[in-house]
Amino acid sequence: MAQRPITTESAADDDDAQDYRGRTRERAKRLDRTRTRVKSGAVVSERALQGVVISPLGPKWLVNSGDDYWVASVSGVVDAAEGTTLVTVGDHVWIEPDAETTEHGDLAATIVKVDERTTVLSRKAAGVAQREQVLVANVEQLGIVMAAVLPGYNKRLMDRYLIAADKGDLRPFIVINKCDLLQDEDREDILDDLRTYWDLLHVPVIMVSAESSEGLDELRSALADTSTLLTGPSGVGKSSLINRLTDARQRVGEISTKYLKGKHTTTSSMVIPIPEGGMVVDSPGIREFGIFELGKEELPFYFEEFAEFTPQCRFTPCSHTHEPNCAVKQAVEDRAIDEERYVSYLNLMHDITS
Ligand SMILES: Nc1nc2c(ncn2[C@@H]2O[C@H](COP(=O)(O)OP(=O)(O)OP(=O)(O)O)[C@@H](O)[C@H]2O)c(=O)[nH]1
Ligand SMILES: [Mg+2]
Ligand SMILES: [Zn+2]
Repeated sequence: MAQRPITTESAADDDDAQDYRGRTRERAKRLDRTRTRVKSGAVVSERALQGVVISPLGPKWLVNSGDDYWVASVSGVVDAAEGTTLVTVGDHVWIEPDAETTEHGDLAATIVKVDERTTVLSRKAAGVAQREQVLVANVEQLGIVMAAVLPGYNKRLMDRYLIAADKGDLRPFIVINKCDLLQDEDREDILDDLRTYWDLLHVPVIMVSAESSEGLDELRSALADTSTLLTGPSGVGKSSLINRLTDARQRVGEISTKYLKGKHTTTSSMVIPIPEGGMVVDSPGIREFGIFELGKEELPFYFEEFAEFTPQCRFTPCSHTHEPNCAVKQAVEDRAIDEERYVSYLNLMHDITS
């Protein structure tokens, strides 16, 4: 056999010239096409277009690039970070156009690269292993939406979201919706109940109603010219609020309903442009939220209001759970620390240590 080095595609293209190495490499390449492989630092071809992942479409993704929407799949080698969610809503990606359109005639492409994420809202993936699930990438703000009543707000979940926002570099704020169902005095009670958040932790609280339009101007200006994920339990009115503030939903909605059966409740996250500039991400309701990679030593630092008391704890470090002469526990008793925040703390500590 002729001695010639087999190093490039030209060798692989030429069947006769293939030796063992060439053949195995070809097989591996074929495998790459059917099984996705993550590889960082791969070179993106000149044909690749830059886009933003708008929403999942079954196993595929809707990607917006310029004025076009592409139905993109992930296969073969993808240049992305390892050990985390491969592609998620909000990701900045590079796509290569496919030769053919989809079965519905939409533009089709393949995702070849996922840019490094600037922010992430992550949670612990379901299952035994400590695995990160990135829910949404690259948004600046996290709007934690709760209902004033029906179903009523959940402070345990709020506190978990605040920690996840902190870890993922998102700026949080709280939205209390359905205020049309409140009497004036209830409103005062809720603000008072949430005092720790807006007064001590400086997390803005916005009281709104998608029904009566109360607070919508304030919410609109909070969302303007930035990117925001609205999250919270099912039925609190995230989609209703977004529908009141945007009108650009149609086109994305039209494409996605072809692939997914339409339902009232939101089944997947979706990036929606705001008419005044910026974008908002609608997301499905979440019941449970486990925080990814939260250690018991770092937990107290996420409860900033504990800090002024911890130096007086008898033990250092103090877990503020069972230790005698714990200044944090004393402060809770003296009502200097919100008791419910302390309950959240115990809850999380239990999750971490059990
Ligand atoms: N009274 C009242 N009802 C509201 C308000 N906002 C939403 N609703 C109702 O609450 C229900 C749930 O609203 P959605 O907007 O679908 O709630 P969601 O948070 O998007 O729920 P998921 O998509 O399941 O996570 C609907 O029946 C809405 O009409 C409000 O401000 N006041
Ligand atoms: Mg919804
Ligand atoms: Zn203590």
